[in-house]
Amino acid sequence: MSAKTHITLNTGALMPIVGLGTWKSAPNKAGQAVEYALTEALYRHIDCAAIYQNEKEIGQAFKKVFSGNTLKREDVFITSKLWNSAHRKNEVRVACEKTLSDLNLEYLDLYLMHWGIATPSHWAIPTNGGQEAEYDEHGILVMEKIPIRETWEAMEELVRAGLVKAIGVANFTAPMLIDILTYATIPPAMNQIEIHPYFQQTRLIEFCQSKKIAVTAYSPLGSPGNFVAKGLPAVLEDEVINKIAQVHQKTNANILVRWAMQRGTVVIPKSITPERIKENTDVFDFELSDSEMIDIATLDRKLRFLDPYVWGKIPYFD
Ligand code: NDP
Ligand code: 1BO
Repeated sequence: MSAKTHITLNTGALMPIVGLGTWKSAPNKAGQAVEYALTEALYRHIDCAAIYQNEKEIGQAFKKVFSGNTLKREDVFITSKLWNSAHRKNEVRVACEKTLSDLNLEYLDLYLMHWGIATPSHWAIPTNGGQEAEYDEHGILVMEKIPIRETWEAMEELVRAGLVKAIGVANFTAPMLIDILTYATIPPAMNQIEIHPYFQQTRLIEFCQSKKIAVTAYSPLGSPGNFVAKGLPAVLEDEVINKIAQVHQKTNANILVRWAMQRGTVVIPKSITPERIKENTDVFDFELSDSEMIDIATLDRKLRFLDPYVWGKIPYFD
């Protein structure tokens, strides 16, 4: 089998290649999902974020699991993310400490800058189309004038202070990475970006990996619960994926997760459903052939489900 169970970050740390996503996991379900994933489904990697508004509930699950006899804190790789409204130098540590307190943790394995966009402190979450946010007279999301450098340097301080083991970014394009690499004293360990067969980002993955920046594939199942995905082609139901799944006697979701792994990316499918949580890690006992990988490569249709233009009229990726 060519896919590994872990990747090695540029810090030397090992990161489990499959993790559990938690975006849109309702607070009253998120904790149970994480507990189930860690105790029943053998996950050793959980992907969180302050903006998902469920870190307190996930923190209860961590407390329960880590106070038992089976798993210790150091057995699990935990990521969280700095939200756009805490990019100022003096806000970064406060935000990280709040996440640590909510998650009941002493440290994070990885802390990501969620987007390269800074917004006013009072701005809330765009989970339902962005209605809570503030827009200018052109309908564009109101932003703060904070250079990414200021935020990154404050994140580097978190590593020095021992609050986080590694830092990285999410949703960064190649020019943003090229820029950050000119001044970073701690280069990003990770770029977490949208990747699935309908949006493959092959060139960005190649670029990141050439710079020793690992890549995590988010929305690997095509984010079916995301309001933006409604009415668009569903990668989980794709005919080619379906045929390959039948050949291997696996589910379509298994094929999508395995495909991400075989491309050398970390992959973080989200689910709050116990059977699916388990199903999404049933990916270590088969291998996609070269010709199957080529068939999946032809499915790319540049279909992005997460786009700040949709919720903020910001042509971030154009
Ligand atoms: P995914 O592509 O992981 O899809 C999640 C959806 O698929 C949920 O509705 C889930 O339903 C359903 N699902 C899960 N497993 C299966 C299965 N085996 N069969 C059928 N349906 C299934 O979408 P996300 O957008 O949530 O991405 C995954 C994670 O990536 C996020 O949760 C988050 O942690 C991260 N992320 C990061 C972003 C960033 O900006 N850095 C942006 C977007 C995501 P149910 O839960 O009801 O089972
Ligand atoms: C804007 C949504 C972020 C999900 O990670």
